[in-house]
Amino acid sequence: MYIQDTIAAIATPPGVGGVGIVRVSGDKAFQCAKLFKSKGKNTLAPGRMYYGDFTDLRGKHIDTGLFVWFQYPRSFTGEDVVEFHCHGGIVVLNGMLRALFELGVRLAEPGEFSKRAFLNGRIDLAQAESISDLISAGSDKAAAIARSHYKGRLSAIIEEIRERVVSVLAWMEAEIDYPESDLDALGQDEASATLAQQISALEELEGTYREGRVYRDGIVTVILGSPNVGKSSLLNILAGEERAIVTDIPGTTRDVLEVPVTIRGIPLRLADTAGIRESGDFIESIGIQRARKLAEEADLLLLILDTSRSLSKDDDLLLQNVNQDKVLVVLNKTDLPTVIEGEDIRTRGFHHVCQISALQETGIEDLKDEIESMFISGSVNPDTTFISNQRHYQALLTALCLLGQVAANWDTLPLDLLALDLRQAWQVLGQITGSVWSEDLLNDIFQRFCLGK
Ligand SMILES: Nc1nc2c(ncn2[C@@H]2O[C@H](COP(=O)(O)OP(=O)(O)OP(=O)(O)O)[C@@H](O)[C@H]2O)c(=O)[nH]1
Ligand SMILES: [Mg+2]
Repeated sequence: MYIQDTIAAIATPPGVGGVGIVRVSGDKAFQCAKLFKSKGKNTLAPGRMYYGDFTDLRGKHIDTGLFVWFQYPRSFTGEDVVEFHCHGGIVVLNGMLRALFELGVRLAEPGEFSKRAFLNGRIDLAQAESISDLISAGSDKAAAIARSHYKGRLSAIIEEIRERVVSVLAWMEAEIDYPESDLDALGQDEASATLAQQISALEELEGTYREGRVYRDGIVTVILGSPNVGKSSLLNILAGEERAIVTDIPGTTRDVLEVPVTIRGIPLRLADTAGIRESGDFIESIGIQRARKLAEEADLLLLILDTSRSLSKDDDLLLQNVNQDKVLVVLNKTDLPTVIEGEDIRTRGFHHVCQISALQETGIEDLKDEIESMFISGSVNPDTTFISNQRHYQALLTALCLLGQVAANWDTLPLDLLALDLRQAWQVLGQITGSVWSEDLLNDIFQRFCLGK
């Protein structure tokens, strides 16, 4: 176990709540029990909750609540951990923290509990990151991916690939060390086949990233269109409430209005924008600039057209200037006699087109299906292990590139050069699970965690 300072932090969200928890970890944690006076038994056993009073060192009452002690090494961090379950008010919780500081405990850094859990071998790096992902999951699917990583599925796959890479490396090193011996043909074939298998296993994982990222980080979506086509009406339907003002006056929406919604398990950051047109007053034109800028950064554009009237000059300009790959054209107002056909839009090069009436709320399920199909391929096996973390993805790409070079130069380069790339790939993959780590890597990862985790 790493002997370090004893740390404390408020583990519950900032603000008020029924319960607020102060968590302490480190070799002095159990000494902090002196701030607790049980109303029942005086002896404290690990893993049990006790009801009593919390006081500071001088005996000044702070709160009444529950106390629990997790004894080293059977705790989240692998150190002695105690928790004070207080009432969830910031004055009470800060009072508890101050009393702990008087005992020589210091405030934890963000993610420091998880970092200690990693350093003490309680969880690996991918698991630690999955806890953070689970906390911030914006959809059921994102939570399911995080849980599967927490169970160690991704780590198991990566460690298995690393073991196989090592077996190829072992073969190479034997060949390098005993060059005079005849090349073992079977060993060579096996080694090359093993390498190829690892490359395809990594490619399979790499292929899950796009969807994994969609579930984890969501889709930045912008509703775009000329004035009065029904952008705000659609936002309200997808949000399930009247968030945006809808009127028959063109130019009603001027600022950007962002609403988080979940569609088919995918979190969307949905933004309604000012109708784009050439004219318009000063304030409206600022709104239009913002809409254009957002559209550039978005993953998905819902480009709305009013199908009850022919395309205006503004519609035409929009259709010409958007990135077609990320556009879903929504033909709205199908409850009225229509003059634009889906086919007219498809012939202009748009692959994704749907028809709705925001007024009558028809066609909305098709629109949701279309959004899902743009980002998720229907063939995903429910047991697929997804890569959803950019750090893991970068490591995978680097490893794939190195292993690819080894495979491509298998017959031409000297073995000791190939072994170098192989070893590096093995190390890079180890950074995903934390088998290989550096202080910088840990700091980079854990400082993004929330305080108290
Ligand atoms: N008949 C019909 N009217 C609709 C439909 N969708 C929206 N409208 C009407 O069209 C008008 C404009 O709707 P909004 O949702 O405010 O349109 P917008 O694109 O946000 O307009 P701006 O913010 O001004 O750019 C309102 O009077 C809506 O009631 C529809 O499907 N059918
Ligand atoms: Mg609007």
